This record gives sequence, C-alpha cells and structure tokens, in this order.
Amino acid sequence: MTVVREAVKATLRAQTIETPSWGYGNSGTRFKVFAQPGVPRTPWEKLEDAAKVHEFTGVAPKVSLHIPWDEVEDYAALAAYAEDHGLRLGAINANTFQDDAYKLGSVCHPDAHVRRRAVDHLLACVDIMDATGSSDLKLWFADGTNYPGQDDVSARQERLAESLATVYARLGEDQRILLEYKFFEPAFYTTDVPDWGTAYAHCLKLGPKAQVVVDTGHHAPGTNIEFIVALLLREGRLGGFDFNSRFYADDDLMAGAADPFQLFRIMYEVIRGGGLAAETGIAFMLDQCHNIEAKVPAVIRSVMNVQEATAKALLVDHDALASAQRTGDVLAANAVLMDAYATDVRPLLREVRGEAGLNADPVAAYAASGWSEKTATERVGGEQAGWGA
Ligand code: LRH
Ligand code: MN
Ligand code: MN
Repeated sequence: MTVVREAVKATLRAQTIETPSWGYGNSGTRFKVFAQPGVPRTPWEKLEDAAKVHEFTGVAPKVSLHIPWDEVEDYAALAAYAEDHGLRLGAINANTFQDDAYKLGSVCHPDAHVRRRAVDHLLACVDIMDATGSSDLKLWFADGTNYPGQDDVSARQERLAESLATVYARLGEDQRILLEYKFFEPAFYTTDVPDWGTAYAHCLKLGPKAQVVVDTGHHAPGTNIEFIVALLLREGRLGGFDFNSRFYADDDLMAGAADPFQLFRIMYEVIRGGGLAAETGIAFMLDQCHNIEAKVPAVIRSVMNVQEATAKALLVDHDALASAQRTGDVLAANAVLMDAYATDVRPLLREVRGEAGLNADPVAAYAASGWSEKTATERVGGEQAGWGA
C-alpha cells in the first residue's frame, strides 16, 4: 500500500494544470458583467494573478492566452514576464467570433475574403506562438447557421478543411492544432464543428499535428464524455481538455463543481489510457469564468478539484478491477471504482503539498497573503481586460 501511495503522490506532484488568462478578467453573462475590484487591467496583470495560483498550488505553471483579448506589442516580452513569475505561456486561443465580419462565419464563411481574414488571424496566432514558445494553437469556431437553407452545410465543411489545411501547413515542427468542438451556441441550427467526430475527421485529414480538445461544457446533457476521452486517447488524438462545469449548457463554472463524479470518470479513463504521461502531450487546461465569485481563489479551487479527481482515479485498484471484469462480476467491478471515488483524498493532497514546501490549504494561504487587498488598492483605473470587457 505504501508503494502505491508513494507512486500516487509522485504522479500528483508531476501533474500540471494550465489556467486561462480570461478566467482572471471580468466576465458575465449576456445580461450583465459584474466588475470586481482588483481585477487585472492588462495581460501582464493576468499573469501576476496566475502566478499566485501556481505559487499556492504548485501545479499550475502554464497560462493560456486568448488573442486579441491578450494582445500586446511584444509577445516575447510577455513570455519573459511569465518566466520571471515562474510561469510559461501555454495554448494560444484564436478568436474569430467577435468581429462584425464574422456574422455568417469565419473559416466557413461563404465569402472567400472573410475566410482569408480569419485564416490570416490564425496564421498571426502561429506567429505569436513562435514568439512565446507556445506549442498549441487552440481553435474553436463559432461558425454555423441559424436556419435550414441558410448555407450549404457540406460546402462549409469543405471551406473549413481548406482553411485548416492552410494553417496546418504553417505549423512548426513542435507545434500543433488543438481543434475544439461545441454542439451549439452561437449558432442554433447547424454548427460547423459540433462534435468530437467532426473534429476527429478533420484532424485525421490534417495529419498527426492536429488533435481534438474536449471542453467538458460542450456536450448535450447526458453525453458520456469519458467514452469520448477513452476513444480519442486510444486513437492518439486527444490533445487536451478545457475543464469547467455545467448544469445546463456551456455554463463555464468551476471544474469539479457541478459533477465531481464525471470529472473522476474522465480522469479514470485518462489514467487507464496512459494519458497522464508527459509524452502524450495532453494539455489539462481550465476554461472557465468567475462571474460572481472571487477569481483567483476560484481558479485555485478548480485546480484543487482537478487534483482531487485525479487522486481518486489514481487510487483505483487496477488488479481488482481487471479480475472483476474478467469474471464478469459487474457489482464487484463497479464497487472497485466507487471505493476509489469515495476515498477522501484531501489528507493525501495536503501531504503532497506539505512535502513540496507548500501550505496544505492553498485557498487559506492565498487569503492570508493579502494579494486580493493589494490588487484592489493598486489596480485602479484603466480598462479591465477580459471576457466581455
Ligand atoms: C467556446 C470556448 C472556447 C473559447 C472560450 C472562451 O465556448 O469554450 O474555448 O476560446 O470558450
Ligand atoms: Mn473551451
Ligand atoms: Mn465554451
């Protein structure tokens, strides 16, 4: 048992979770953005907040950027600033969903000029990756149609494939496309990349440097996400996760808040398929917004929730499970999983943090640090940067 415990602890120490720059900024729903005091005004300040999450959790050394929300003049300088704060820049998220030109779509738009504009933005994002040392170009397209007959659905797939191929050809050796899917919103009739199957088909055609991102909030209610994870992992096309929680649609609540059991089941399939090994390159990212709760502690809480799900999944007794599965003992097999899920892993994680020289309670340590009071006093004036700003 101690051998298992030590191995679990080593894996938890090695785990990394990437946090989203936009999670630190003001955000809201389409009804209202509630501004919070001390919220970052610039990408540089978002990195300062992200550094606090890493300081207190020890497992969040990477930050995803969203372009142009995080537009700066000198991306190499931003990467250096990240490094000065103990961080690295992670995925570069392209944004082809906020310009007026994209009303009928971006890379799938019927007009070649608009498609070119969208592709140029994606290519500019690869330039940014060159400057920041990021390896992942994360693509989510709001493209789709609202009404039957609005556009030729199949022609839109052709345009998508062409646009993606142009961007793929520009990737450096260590760079990849992470293609994200979402079943609806903002389009309500057809979405051009609605599901993992469409994303997978495009990735297959593109080549090995194209993989699928699973955003946990992007499925129809009741979808078995862990099955999708297992399948993509088997096929070598699971590029990463956008973790968040949903009760209804793409709610972007804290990961592990709505359905911690689902997060456990996902992490179990990741571990079962060897997906925690660094060589797989699977990016464990958060993609969430903190509309009413304090942002930095919410990101810390989310990171801890992912850690807890991972720890529980690591505790699954594989031998007992394999034997129950072999003998067709349905109840015993299920009990093995449920035993792991029912384990209180918080003492184990406190131990892991203590051994790494961290405070066992990251939320309390952050609260005691005075960072939120300091930023509330110092970060006044200017435009607050972020989602909906
Ligand atoms: C789309 C999405 C995508 C965007 C982010 C802000 O719903 O999940 O990942 O980049 O939200
Ligand atoms: Mn996402
Ligand atoms: Mn989303």
